[in-house]
Parts: sequence; structure tokens; C-alpha cells
Amino acid sequence: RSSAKMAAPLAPLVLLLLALGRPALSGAQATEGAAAAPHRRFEYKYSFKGPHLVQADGTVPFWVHTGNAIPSADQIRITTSLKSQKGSVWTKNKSIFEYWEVEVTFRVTGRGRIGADGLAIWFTEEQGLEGPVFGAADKWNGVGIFFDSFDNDGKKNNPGVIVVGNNGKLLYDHQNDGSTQALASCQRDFRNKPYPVRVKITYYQKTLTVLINNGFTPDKEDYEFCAKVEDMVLPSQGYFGISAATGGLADDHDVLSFLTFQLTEPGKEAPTPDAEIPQKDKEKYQEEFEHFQQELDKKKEEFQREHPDVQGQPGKLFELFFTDDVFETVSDRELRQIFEGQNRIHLEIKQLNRQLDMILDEQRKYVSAVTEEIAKRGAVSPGQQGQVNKPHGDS
Ligand SMILES: [Ca+2]
Ligand SMILES: [Ca+2]
Repeated sequence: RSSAKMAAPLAPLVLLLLALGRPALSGAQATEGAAAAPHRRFEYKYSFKGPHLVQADGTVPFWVHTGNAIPSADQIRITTSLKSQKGSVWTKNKSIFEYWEVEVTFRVTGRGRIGADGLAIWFTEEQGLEGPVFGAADKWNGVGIFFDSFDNDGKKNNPGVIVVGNNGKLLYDHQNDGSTQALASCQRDFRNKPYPVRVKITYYQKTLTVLINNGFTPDKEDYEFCAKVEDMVLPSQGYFGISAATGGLADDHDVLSFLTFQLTEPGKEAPTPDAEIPQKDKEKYQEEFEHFQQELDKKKEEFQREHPDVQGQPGKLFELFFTDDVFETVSDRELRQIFEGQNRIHLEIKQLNRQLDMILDEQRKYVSAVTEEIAKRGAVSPGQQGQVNKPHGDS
């Protein structure tokens, strides 16, 4: 898809490359010249993405999750917006490729003008399953890209994005937001954006580049430059991970997708592709799929029983009901919930108004009845007028 989009402006370049017998390229490297353009291959074992992100047993294929992380069908909530939460998700296996690119889509949302603590994307020699650095382990060997919401050092430069490398010995300088250790950084507000924030991190020929789509547009390719680190040496094999933490203040940290691509220098042979999906996994997926299919059939039958009138073209109807396009996205759902909430409030106000009207009406009736009564009694026995009138004298 991305290469198709790039095709227009890059047509001559692509044609030239095709003439040289190289595949089309994409992303940031394209602009740096044909010589540096890598082969790019999607690595499903180091990736996750909705709408069927989680398996029936609550696990994410090829990933482990820890702490407060909650995977669901279309995202992984690394932390909920409660105090002192920590969570992380890590690839089960070490990558075996030297150069890579990851595209991560996430949302950081909270009610406060200020949130905490932030989210981190990792490539490290070991899984940092638990710890004090945005929910992951300190003294990592590799790199962390931190989306730091909270301004610990009070320099008014958060939310910000910083890149911190570590050789396994350094303790993260949390009090200074890592500023004493940052290899590169950029100031970006990634919280509470209308669209998910997208980040593209490329490690190629010892250069690490961070590009960001700040969530103001739905255009997936609308990246802006954030940071670059040259001559960066990372472990040749490592785990990809993403973690988050909250403090006294708290945001929801939701990751919608984590896509990993292997990059290979042109001319160098790409490593032999991984063998097909292992037989065991295949069977498991097949089972999942069949289970899903059965559930679907059951639902269809139920629906037909309850709605015999639409029996005419059930196929069409179910296509509509059960295709991915019709499932609402997280933001759609939030919008719908807001609308429903407003509707409810509106109805309740209406109801209250009606009740108020009724009470006022009752009161009017009561007052006139009393007045009438007083007038009557006054007429019948003038001697008692003073007594009867007394309690109602002021009304
Ligand atoms: Ca901070
Ligand atoms: Ca700061």
C-alpha cells in the first residue's frame, strides 16, 4: 500500500530501480537516495495488530504481556488510567536480523491537562519484563524510545520524545527525564489526539531515525522527523517491546498495532525466509478459526429465529453485520458512548422538567383549593375568620 502511494512522486526512481532488478522501496530511506534503499520484509512473528489481536485464551500470538497490560481484540491497554500501574509486552523470540523498522500506533489519553508517566518502545538484548523505566527494566542493553508525558525536572519540555541508549550498566535518570542521557529528542504532545499517534523507528546502517505522525490526521503516511542518532551500535539480536507506567497522575496507554519489518542492504542476500508457520501453530489457528466460524453460524441462526421477516436475504445482511468494516473502531465507540450519554442526560432533563411542571400544577391546585376553602369559611362563620386565616396569613 505504502509503495503505491509513493509511486507517483518517485516514479522515475522506482522505474530505475526496477530496471536494475531491485524491488520497490518505501518510507524514509526512499528520499535518501537509491544506494541506501533497503529491502523491507514484514515480520509477523514480531508484530501484532487488530481486529483479532488476542486469542481465545487471552494471549497474543508470539508476544508475552506482563503487569497490568490487558490485550483485547483491537488493542493492548498497557496501563489503565489508575495510579501506579505498570505493564509491558515483549516479543517471545529474539530477532535475528541486524537492521529493522517498526511502525507503532498508539493512544495516550487522560482527563487531566497533565498525564503520566509515559510509554516506551524498546529494542533490547533481554526482555525487560518489569521495572522502574516506564514499566520496564532498568540497565537495559539496547535502546529505549520514550514518550515521556510527565515533566519531572520542571523544564516545561514534556510531553516529549527522547532516545536513550544503554550498554546494560546505566541507571535511567528519571528525575531529569533522561535528559542527561538522551542521544536525541524532540518535543511533541502525543496525548489526547483525535487520531492515533504513529511512530516509525528505523535502524539501518547504524543510524536510528524516529519519525512521528502526531495524530492530527488520519493519513497513515504523514510522518514528521523527530530524532536521529548516527553511529549507533545495537545488539545484533534482541527483543522488541513496548511498556508504560502511570504515577500519581494516570493516562490510558493503548497500543493499537506494532509492525516490524526486516531491512536488508541491497546487494546483500536476504536471510532465508523463516520456515512456514509451524504445524502446531497452524493447527491452533485452524482450531481458532473453526471455533469462530461455529460461533458465527450460531449467531446467524439466532438472528434468523428472532427476525424471521428478514429471511429474504440473510446472506447480505450478515455480510454487513460481520465484516471488519462494520465493527466500530475504538474512537467510533467513544463517540457513540458520548452521544448516548448526552442523549440520556437530555432525556433526564426533559423528565425532570415534566415532573417540575406537575409539582407546580399540584401546588397551584392546592393553593386555589385552600383559598377557596378560606373564602367559604370566611363567608359561613365570620367569627372564626381570624383563627382560620392565621396559618395561611403569609401565603
Ligand atoms: Ca518524565
Ligand atoms: Ca522535562
